[in-house]
Amino acid sequence: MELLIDRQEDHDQPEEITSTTLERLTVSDRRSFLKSTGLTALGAALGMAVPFEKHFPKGLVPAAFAQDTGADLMSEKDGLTVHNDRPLNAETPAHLLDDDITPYSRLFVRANGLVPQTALDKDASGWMLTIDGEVENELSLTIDDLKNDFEQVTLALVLECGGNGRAFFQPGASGNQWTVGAVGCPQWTGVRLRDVLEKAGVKSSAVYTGHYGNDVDISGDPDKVVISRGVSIEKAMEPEALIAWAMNGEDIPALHGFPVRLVIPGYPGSVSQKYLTRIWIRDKEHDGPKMGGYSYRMPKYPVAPGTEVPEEDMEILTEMPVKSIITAPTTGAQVASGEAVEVRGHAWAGNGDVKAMHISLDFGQTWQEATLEPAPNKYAWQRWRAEVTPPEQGYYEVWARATDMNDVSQPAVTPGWNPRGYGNNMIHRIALFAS
Ligand SMILES: Nc1nc2c(c(=O)[nH]1)N[C@H]1C(S)=C(S)[C@@H](COP(=O)(O)O)O[C@H]1N2
Ligand SMILES: [Mo]
Repeated sequence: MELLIDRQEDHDQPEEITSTTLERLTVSDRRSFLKSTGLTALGAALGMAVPFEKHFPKGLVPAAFAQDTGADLMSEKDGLTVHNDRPLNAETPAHLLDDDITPYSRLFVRANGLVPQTALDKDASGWMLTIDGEVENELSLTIDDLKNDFEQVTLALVLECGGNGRAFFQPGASGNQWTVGAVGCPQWTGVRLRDVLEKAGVKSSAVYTGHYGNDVDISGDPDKVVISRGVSIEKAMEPEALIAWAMNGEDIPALHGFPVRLVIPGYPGSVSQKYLTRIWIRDKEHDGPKMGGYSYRMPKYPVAPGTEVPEEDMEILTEMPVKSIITAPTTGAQVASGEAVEVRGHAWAGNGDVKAMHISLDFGQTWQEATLEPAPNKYAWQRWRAEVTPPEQGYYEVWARATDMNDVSQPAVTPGWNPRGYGNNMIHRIALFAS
């Protein structure tokens, strides 16, 4: 900001162009450029002479302002499958999700827009989180305020994209073709959203939250909100809903929401706003971008695959269904017939703990109970293990099925088809070749 003011002050005496000048260009320069119009805009925004300015096509964003998608940071990831690089979307193969606590290198990335410059720069100076709307006292909190004024908590919480499993719906739905790996369970440190809302004093008129971050839309339009979702006040008040500043004991990485994000477990990942700058307490269901239409919404009644469902018959997807993955062995593993093989993975449910875990080696004819460890806290995934012994040489599949506390189990085939392909919790299968 300081540098921007400097440049604006002496833009009639352009400074010498050096590579550091270009490095100083920030998102605010980009915003001021995009907001300004007219021929002098380019030079003014750059703070230096542009000798060929008259040939610069109107409406084009200078390459010096090109916003980083965060794609370079993918070198810090380990074996993820990239579905899209603008915005950046990548999932983790199941066998790389074996850790109880998902490390940064193996956590899926779901960006609807571009990674904000503040996150890329790891610049949290001046960061403010505003709580406004239906509250008694509007709050503006710095990260230090969050750290000092509220009790700190650390919890392992599953983050799963609402569209995880979309690739298996028939007919297919548009959007990232996630298979099973748009999910992870890192450990988050922060404060309870509830404690912050209680400090602000939620009015009786409050019914919903509305979340905002500072990421930039893919179009480059600085005024366009990328995504702004929310949850009911009841959900926001759950003790596991966090405003977090650390993941696995370190600053939240740029790809995952630096410096502060929400983690509201149990619901689709989209409610867990990254780069969190504002929570607007609403007196009605929030209506920000990606709350309405077909976004994160399901038909209110079962529909045949491919049905055109009227918009008014869609409702918000809240609790994610019970689910599990097989993290070992890797699909396609070679094993020895007559010998026991350990099979293991994780299970989780949007409504809390998982009750039971079963596996099958005969395409679902018989099921064997797996051991299931308790969750370290609500909304963490649970480790399960079992042993299978392929009786003779040949091709086998391990099928894994979790059951939640309401006795609801994962289906063997895709569940409730829906226009955007959300909530697919069909059982996970791996191939085994026994020799
Ligand atoms: N600001 C912001 N928050 C966001 C998103 C986003 O695009 N921008 N994507 C949401 C979606 S759809 C998901 S699934 C999760 C993904 O979190 P991750 O990228 O840290 O894995 O973040 C959510 N929060
Ligand atoms: Mo998502």
